[in-house]
Amino acid sequence: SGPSVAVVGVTGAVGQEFLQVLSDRDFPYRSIKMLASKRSAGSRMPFQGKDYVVEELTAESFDGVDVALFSAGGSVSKQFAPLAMERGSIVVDNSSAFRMDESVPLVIPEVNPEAMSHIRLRSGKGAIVANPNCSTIICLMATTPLHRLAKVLRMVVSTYQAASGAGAAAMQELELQTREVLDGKQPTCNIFKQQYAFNLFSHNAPVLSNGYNEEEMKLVKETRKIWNDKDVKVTATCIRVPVMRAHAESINLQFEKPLDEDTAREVLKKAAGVIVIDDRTSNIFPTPLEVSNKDDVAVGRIRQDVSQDGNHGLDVFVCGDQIRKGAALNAVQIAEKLL
Ligand code: 2RA
Repeated sequence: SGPSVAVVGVTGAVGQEFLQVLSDRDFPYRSIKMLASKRSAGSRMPFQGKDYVVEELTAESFDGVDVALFSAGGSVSKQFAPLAMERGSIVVDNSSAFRMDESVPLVIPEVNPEAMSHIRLRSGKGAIVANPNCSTIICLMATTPLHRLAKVLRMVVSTYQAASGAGAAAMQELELQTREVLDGKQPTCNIFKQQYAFNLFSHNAPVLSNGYNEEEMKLVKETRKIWNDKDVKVTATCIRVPVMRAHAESINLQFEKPLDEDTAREVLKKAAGVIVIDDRTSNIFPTPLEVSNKDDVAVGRIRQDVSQDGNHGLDVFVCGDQIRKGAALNAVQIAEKLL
């Protein structure tokens, strides 16, 4: 029978989406544990017609657990993922804690499944598999099919990131501020120090000494690890925009070999987990609302880069649901690879 599953951080936005995705995809678990902080322990958690009680996360929580889906922040992952691994669990970690650890595969199942082919369920030997950052997943779902064909030499990414990436409280604050501004009131700024409604600002992640913020450097470093290409040049600018749960990204690509827009469009139409929305006549292209609560990443604005010669450059525009494919769906698809 199927694996025993534990969901760590089950009361958060991604934790709730783990349950939604497990249910949507009829994941064959034989048992499931709902784990969260002491604060949430004891609360009811209905799932698939059964009433579960949220348990406090402890080291013993992982006894007999085959797959542990983590999304409770980096410090919880750092403390408990190794303990789960010692007990033989396969941890799929949505935090950034282990993404750049040499011994930890960083996996998008449609892109680099081979990176986790050595990991087995119930082998007695636990493991940690890292879920990439949401903006990386969305970017690479759209660009990898093209990279495989013409080899990306350089990628310039501008992201327009949804509130959900900053958590459920940020989504609530965006809604509250929008109402307040429309009512002519002062906006409540608890999560972000500046007004978010009817505004946009540089991503709230800490800014590093090189002037990039952590979100931008995740895109640079995670792309190189996932593509197993330490030479690919990546630069990024990540912006937080007043959108609820789907990221948008404008991506400029420079290829080693020529790649024309029609070939690119056909390749993307066939790519797993990708839909093409690219109607120039009607000016219909991907939008965050169109992809929200859906599995697929949408790609459009596929065009030759006029600043590059000989079809060696393309510009594309991509939208993907940050909580679903950007986090929970990708993690569950990693768990499905273990079945
Ligand atoms: C964000 N990538 O959107 C982060 C969420 N993990 O802020």
